[in-house]
Amino acid sequence: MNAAKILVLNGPNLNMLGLREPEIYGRETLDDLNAKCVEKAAKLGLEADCRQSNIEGEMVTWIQGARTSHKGIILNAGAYTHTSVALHDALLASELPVIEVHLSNIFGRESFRHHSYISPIAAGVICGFGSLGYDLALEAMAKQVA
Ligand code: CA2
Repeated sequence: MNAAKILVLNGPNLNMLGLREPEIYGRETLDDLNAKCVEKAAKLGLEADCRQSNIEGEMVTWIQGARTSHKGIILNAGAYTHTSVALHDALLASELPVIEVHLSNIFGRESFRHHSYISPIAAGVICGFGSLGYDLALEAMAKQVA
């Protein structure tokens, strides 16, 4: 049987991981993070399809496409978390389980980061644990899609 495919989607500026602001986002690059996700997913019998975009519309298109090809979505929408009704609507329409991840503890930061358009439609939210959050999200997703 084919492993269930999980879209691991990172939003704007997360391609800068490891290159700037290591005190907030850590020293790992996005390539490091993606490699860890692929490895962790394989251990759980899942396939991680890791993508990143700085373009809101591209993320919407990928989420729409995932409806028929993927079994779940792990999403760090970056700053779009706090602004995007379009991502909220696309996720709702996908009818897939969604787990929201943030590297930093968004509730310990500026108040504009305290509201998320993703959380109301997410199965769960993990924030503040750096890249470990993606590991934890994959473990939770394995249970969601079992
Ligand atoms: O903590 C997170 O994962 C965030 O989603 C990261 C977003 C931020 O807007 C959210 O409030 C919380 C920002 C991503 C920027 O990533 C960078 C990484 C390295 C250097 C510069 C930016």
